[in-house]
Amino acid sequence: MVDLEKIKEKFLASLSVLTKEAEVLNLKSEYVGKNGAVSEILKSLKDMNADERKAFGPKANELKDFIQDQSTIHLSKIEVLEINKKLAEDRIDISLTDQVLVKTIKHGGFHPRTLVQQEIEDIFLSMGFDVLDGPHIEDEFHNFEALNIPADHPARDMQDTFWFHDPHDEEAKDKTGKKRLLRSHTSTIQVRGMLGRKPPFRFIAPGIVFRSERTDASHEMVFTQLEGMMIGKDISVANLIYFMKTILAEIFKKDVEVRLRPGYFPFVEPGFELDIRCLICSGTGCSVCKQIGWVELLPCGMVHPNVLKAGGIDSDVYNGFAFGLGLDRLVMMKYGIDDIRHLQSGDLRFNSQFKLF
Ligand code: FA5
Repeated sequence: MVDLEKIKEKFLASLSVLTKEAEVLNLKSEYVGKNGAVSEILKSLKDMNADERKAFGPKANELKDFIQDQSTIHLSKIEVLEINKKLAEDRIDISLTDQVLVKTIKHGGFHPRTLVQQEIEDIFLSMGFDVLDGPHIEDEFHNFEALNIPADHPARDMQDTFWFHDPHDEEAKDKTGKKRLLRSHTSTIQVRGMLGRKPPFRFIAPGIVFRSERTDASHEMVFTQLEGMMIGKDISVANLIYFMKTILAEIFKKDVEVRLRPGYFPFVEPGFELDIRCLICSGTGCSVCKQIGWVELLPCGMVHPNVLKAGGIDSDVYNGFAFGLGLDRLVMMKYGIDDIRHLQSGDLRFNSQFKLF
C-alpha cells in the first residue's frame, strides 16, 4: 500500500521552496494533474477490494484536496510577495518627480520692461497719479501742433517720424483730413490727458513709440517711454527736480548720480535733460553711453503756455511740469543690460533671467 503521509511530506517540502506561480502549478499538476501521482492512486482504487477502498479511498481524496488547497494558499502568498515587491520598486518619489518637472517644464516670466513699468506705475499711483493710455497711430495735431511744434518748425526733424503719407504732400491726408503717423513720443498724451481734466491733476502714460532711426546699443526704432504731467498752481522747477530725484531713488533703491542740464523741447520752457551716470560702465565709457559716461534718461521741463492752451487750461492761473522718461534705458540701467536690442530680441535665454511667473 502506498504511504500517503510520505507523499504529503514530499509535496510540502517541494512546495515550500517554490517562488514562482508556474513552478507551483507544475508541482500541483505532478500530484493531482491528469496523470499526477495522487490521481494515479485514486485511479487504482477500483482495483482494491471493498475494505481496502473504504480505508484508503477517503485518505487519498483528502490528500488530493490538501494538495489543491496548499497549492492555492502558496499561490496567494507568491502573489502578495510580488505585489509588495512591485510597491517597493515603484514607490512614488515625490522629490524626484519635482526635480524632473523643474527640469522639463519651462516657466514663463515677466519681461524686465514689464517689471520696471509695473514698479513705476505703483510708485506714481501711490503719489496720486492716474495712469493713461493713448493711440499708437496718431495725427499731426497731437504729435506736433498741440505741443507747440507747428508745420515747418525745425523741431519736427528732432524725431525721425514714420508717416503714413508724405508730410510734404498737402493732398496726402486721410478721410478726416488729418495726416497720420506712428507716434514718435508719448508726449502726444499730454493734450489728450489735459482735455477733459480740471487742474489740479497729474498723470503718467507709459507706452511704445516709433522712430525711423539707426539702431545701436542705446537706440531702437520701437522703444518705450513714460510720459508724466503735473498741473496745478505755483508749481516750480524745484518741485520738478524733487519729483524726478524721488522717483529715481525709489526705482533704483540706491543713490544714483544724475546731472541736470538745459535741454530744448518746444513744449516746455525751461526745458532740461536729466542724465544718469552710466551704470553699465560706472561712468568710465562704453557703447551704451557713447563713451561719455552719462545716459540721457529723463528730459523734462515746465509746460509751455501754448501747450496748456491747447489742452484747454488757463495758463495765467495754472502751470506745471512734464517729463518723458526713456523707459527702456531705465530698464538697462536697473538690470545692467548692455544693449537695448536684447529687450526686443524675443530670446528666451534673455527673458528667463528675470522674475518667473
Ligand atoms: C522726447 O521724446 C520728449 N517727448 C520728452 C519730453 C517730455 C521732454 C516732456 C520734455 C517734457 P527725447 O527724444 O529726448 O524726448 O526722448 C526721451 C527719452 O527717450 C530719451 O531721453 C531717451 O532716454 C529715450 N530715447 C530717445 N530715443 C530713443 C531710442 N531711439 N531708443 C531708445 N530710447 C530712446
